[in-house]
Amino acid sequence: MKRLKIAIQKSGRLQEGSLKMLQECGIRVDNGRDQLRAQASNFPVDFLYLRNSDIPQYVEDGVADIGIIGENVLIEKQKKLDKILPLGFSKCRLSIAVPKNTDYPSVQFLQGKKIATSYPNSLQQFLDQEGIKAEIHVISGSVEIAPNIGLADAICDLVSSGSTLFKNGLEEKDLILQSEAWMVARPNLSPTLQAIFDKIVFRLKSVLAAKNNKYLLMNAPNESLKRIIEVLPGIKSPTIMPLAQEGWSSIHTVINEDKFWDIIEELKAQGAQGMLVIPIQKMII
Ligand code: PRT
Repeated sequence: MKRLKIAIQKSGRLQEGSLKMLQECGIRVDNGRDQLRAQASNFPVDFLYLRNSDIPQYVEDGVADIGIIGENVLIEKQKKLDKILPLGFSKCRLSIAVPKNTDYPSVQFLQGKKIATSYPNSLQQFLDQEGIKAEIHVISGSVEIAPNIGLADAICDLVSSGSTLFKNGLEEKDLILQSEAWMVARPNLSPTLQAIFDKIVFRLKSVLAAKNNKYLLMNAPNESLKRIIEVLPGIKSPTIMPLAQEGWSSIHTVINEDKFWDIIEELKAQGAQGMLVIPIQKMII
């Protein structure tokens, strides 16, 4: 039987999130991380453990059929892959940073300057858009030390918490792009492989929807029901059941993480009581 080959990072920031997400989709990996290849025991999928930076090439060449990679790498490598789904982890941004207290009135500061980066294509594209001519120094690691050793006036690097910049006396100035982990695929999978992939995408969507939503139960006096229903988004409309106590109802619904606190405050103001918020494991829409 044909098996879908999925490339995931061998070790690094993306690996744990990638494996966890696939496990949440019910795909079991029996043998391990220190191998180059492993088989799922309960699903027609083989795992290829590769470097994140190599995954776009392997997927484009058909060595792997699909992959989980950082969007920044996908943009940098400029490969012809289908972007299927953002996965919500390994979030970061590619930014320009300069030594603290540098007089940097605008991006025009970079005109004629030296910039160190591991992302020359993304940086060049940004400079072209801004009409800036600068010298790009490509270095593969520890970009943040470049200004301190006199190698560059600025850097272009990934930032997540900002502590690396802070520790190296640098300040973030311009945002080039934002990134997170993405599921990618090579175009034109065979019908058999596409059918396997469709199942994975369906499961991933259910897992992601569950992460972004919470199940909410509350009690409310019947006279507040109309106003409370107006506040609630829900999948269709909330479930409302009478309580044993006369004049009161129990309301069940699903609310989105992004609007969570605003909605809770509004519901309290409308007379809702005894609210219970429960995580959702999977959400099939
Ligand atoms: O070796 P391989 O090719 O497999 O991996 P990689 O060199 O791409 O390295 P890895 O594992 O470090 O990063 C994998 C992916 O994680 C990146 O391509 C990004 O998509 C994503 N990611 C998310 C990050 C960060 N956050 C991140 N903070 N990648 C790198 N960093 C580095 C950054 O380069 C800088 O040195 O962390 C430092 C900054 O972090 P803060 O928190 O101090 O701001």
